[in-house]
Amino acid sequence: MPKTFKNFIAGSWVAPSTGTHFENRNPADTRDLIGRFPDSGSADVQAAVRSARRGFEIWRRTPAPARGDVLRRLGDLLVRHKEELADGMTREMGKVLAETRGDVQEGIDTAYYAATEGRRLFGHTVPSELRAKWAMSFRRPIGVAGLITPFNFPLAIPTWKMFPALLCGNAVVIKPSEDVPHTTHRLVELLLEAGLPPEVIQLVHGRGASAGKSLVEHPDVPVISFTGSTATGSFIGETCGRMHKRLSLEMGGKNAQIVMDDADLDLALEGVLWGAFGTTGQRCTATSRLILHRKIHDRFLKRLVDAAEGLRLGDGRVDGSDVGPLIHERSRQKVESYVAIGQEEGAELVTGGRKPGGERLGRGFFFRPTIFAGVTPSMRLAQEEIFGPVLSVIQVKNFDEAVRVNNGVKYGLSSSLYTRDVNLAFRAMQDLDNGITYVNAPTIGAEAHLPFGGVKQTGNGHREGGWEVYEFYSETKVGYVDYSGTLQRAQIDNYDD
Ligand code: UN1
Repeated sequence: MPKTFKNFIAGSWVAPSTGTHFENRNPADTRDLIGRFPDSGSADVQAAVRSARRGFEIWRRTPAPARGDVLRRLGDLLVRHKEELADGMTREMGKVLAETRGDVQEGIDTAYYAATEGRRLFGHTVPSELRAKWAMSFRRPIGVAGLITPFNFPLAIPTWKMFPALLCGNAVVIKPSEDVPHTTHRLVELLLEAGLPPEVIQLVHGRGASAGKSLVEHPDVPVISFTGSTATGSFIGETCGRMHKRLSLEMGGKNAQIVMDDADLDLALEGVLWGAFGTTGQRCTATSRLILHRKIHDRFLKRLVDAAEGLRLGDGRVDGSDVGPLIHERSRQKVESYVAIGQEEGAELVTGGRKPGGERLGRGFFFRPTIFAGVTPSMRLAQEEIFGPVLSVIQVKNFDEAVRVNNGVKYGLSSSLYTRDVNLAFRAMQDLDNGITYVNAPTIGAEAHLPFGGVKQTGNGHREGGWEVYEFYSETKVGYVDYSGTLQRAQIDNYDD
């Protein structure tokens, strides 16, 4: 009998009000059933929010350094459970163990960063324009934060949202992706073990169109943070706009790696393989366009194709696998549809473009690393997010054209430039329209203590990670204290009088 998991609401593990569940299976071998998880409905979300409001009343009064202590203990627990969490994560979402270990490490880094932020959470004290008066700003928690997370970083992305939200004194209702419910289940268990008061955290499993939608529309949830597709983000944005909610969106990407003719080509080759095919291309930061200077185009492409063909597909929990499966059959069909679109548009399929044969790989949603050459910037292949192991190669004649191609898409998450020319490196950081630019490193690899996010349709101006995220999860309040004993009127009575 597979295990049936529950929601965590009002301090207990409870079955969903709907009485229905969905299955969570291993994408590398669909015979492997991890468990059945609640397919929750609106009543579950209502109960979770009611409880979170009670939790908020306790938590907002807990001193921030004490809130930080809970997150420090949680960081210690993540260190202790790193291997188990990584293994469970690979089992439910497919990326190779080295990557899921990195995913846990990102959660650990986020926990320790948040723990110390409890002793900062700075406001400002500034001089008043009037005598005998203090003027200062400080941070207050907001209320119940509704967090909706994707499948590709099953641990790290929930921690990016949860830990700063909690540290700032908010209560949390989280609805993880239905593709990776088990990792968040474990994270909530560990949060409770670390000493988080139960009603401060609520876990509601379910689908975006039901549980997710109820959370976004709930009037007592003033803060929403979502990572996922741009289409869903627009929908959430409309609701939050209408209801005047604070909203952070992290959405699509169409990230490019540019390789100039003076670049270290060995390094650029390693970079693009990792950027394009790591996590089977299922990162918002994945490299999906490769912009090659025409002088190195042919020889670089040849080496790239050879190297991509050498990548070993396989179960991420088996030694020697380089690339795991896609998350589910629908994703694989989407990737296949783009292979067809690319061919119709006249791009040249130089490798991959199909699922692998054989019994072992036939049990999962594998797809061969795929490269298209002769791609022009306006093709759909070069414009739309595919979220799979598909790389489009575009040839350019100089740096300025590379910048134009990089910027000529609706997304703006990350970009990368390989060059030995320091002037070009700095021009790239200035001119590439992205939230993150890497020089001589691939488009992936954000660190937890720096702000993460993109421009244009990748986001809505907020950042996760770093210090900026603490602005998002707290309200800035200003306090003025006048100890002059007289009525002093700002902008009317001033020290010149
Ligand atoms: C994402 O793909 O949604 O920089 C996040 C990176 C990771 C985070 C990616 N640290 O690729």
